[in-house]
Amino acid sequence: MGECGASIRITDNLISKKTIFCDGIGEIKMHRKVATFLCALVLVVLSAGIAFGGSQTDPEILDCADDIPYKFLDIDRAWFIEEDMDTLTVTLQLMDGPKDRLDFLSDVRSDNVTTYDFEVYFSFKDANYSVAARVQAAFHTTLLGDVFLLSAELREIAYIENGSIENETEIGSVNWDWDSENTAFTFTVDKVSIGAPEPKDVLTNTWAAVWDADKCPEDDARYLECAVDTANTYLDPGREYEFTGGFEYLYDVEIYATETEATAEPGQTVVYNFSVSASTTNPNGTEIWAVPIASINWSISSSLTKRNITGSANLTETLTVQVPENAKNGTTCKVTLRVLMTIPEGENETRLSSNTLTFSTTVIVPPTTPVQNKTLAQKLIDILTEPYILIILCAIIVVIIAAAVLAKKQEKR
Ligand SMILES: [Ca+2]
Ligand SMILES: [Ca+2]
Repeated sequence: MGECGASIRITDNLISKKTIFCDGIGEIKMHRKVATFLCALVLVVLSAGIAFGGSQTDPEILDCADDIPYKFLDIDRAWFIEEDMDTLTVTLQLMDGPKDRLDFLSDVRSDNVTTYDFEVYFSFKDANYSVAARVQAAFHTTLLGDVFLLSAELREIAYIENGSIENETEIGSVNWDWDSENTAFTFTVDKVSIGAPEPKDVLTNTWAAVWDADKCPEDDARYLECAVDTANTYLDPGREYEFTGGFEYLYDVEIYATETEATAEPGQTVVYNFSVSASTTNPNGTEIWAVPIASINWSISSSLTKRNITGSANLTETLTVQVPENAKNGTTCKVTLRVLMTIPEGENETRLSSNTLTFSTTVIVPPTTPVQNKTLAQKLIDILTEPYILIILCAIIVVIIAAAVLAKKQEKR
């Protein structure tokens, strides 16, 4: 294993059977042509220093020049970056290398079948992976010269206790490229194939190695001492990588509520409180707003209408549920609530959704006292037996009697 500052050990016999320069015309089989790397590189450079992930100048895995005669087998550094929501780009930079693929392959030339694996390792959610570029000098013919095969694989890794590898199993292919300017392999991994990491999820146990796969085939135990070069190890890993979703700044929004269930009578209004924790590192801030959706056609609303936040914000907001007058006993209205946040980056507007809360409101119609059907006479008696009515009636009768008595006296005169 090459180590910075260590003496030459394995590297001598590793290289001794190789010649460096190709005298024949090679044939290359590759997964895809050189395409987007320069573009990717520009993105890497532009985002250096502001991205949360690694970069060429701030890599997760940093090695140095080891005592390896051939610099194309000597790892310099490796880093992780996302250019979009769906893929992860892994870059493995070597101390030096040829300027194009054909030259690269001529360096690996051999009379015998010889295979090198250039590999970056990482773990996510209890699963261990690697991306591996396999460079294979398949055979030599006088007519064609050396025939080389290049491929790249996504592998699942089983480790043994001391951090060496029990075996590596191919679980898929990855897009890859050779960046001659930076003498680096780039791998583009579909996130779904490594457990679909979301923003804020973390890749751990990052390290890299170059293997002579003839001596240490990937389907057998690979002891670290057998590696041509290593940069960090499983047990002494490089920095972790936190996913950002491919955005320049960090965005986060979560909602909480302590009371999410209530009962109410027809016509009543229920007001729920919920808390919003929202943050962004975008200096221009971002917009958030609540999106409540009712399971049945009731009137609902939230106090959290569209507003701008910068930095971190902790808000207490309300969700209002209006129970209809004609709501039936036992009816339950469920309101699912989430808060959306815009991600003001890129050409298309992207929205980040918070977690979802569900608020349940159940109708309880109170028992009513039976209404008696009184007759008109009974109602009249009820009215007439009211105390103040009786007093008035008595007063009227007194007045009438007095008037009658007075009238009688006048008649006698
Ligand atoms: Ca190195
Ligand atoms: Ca090393």
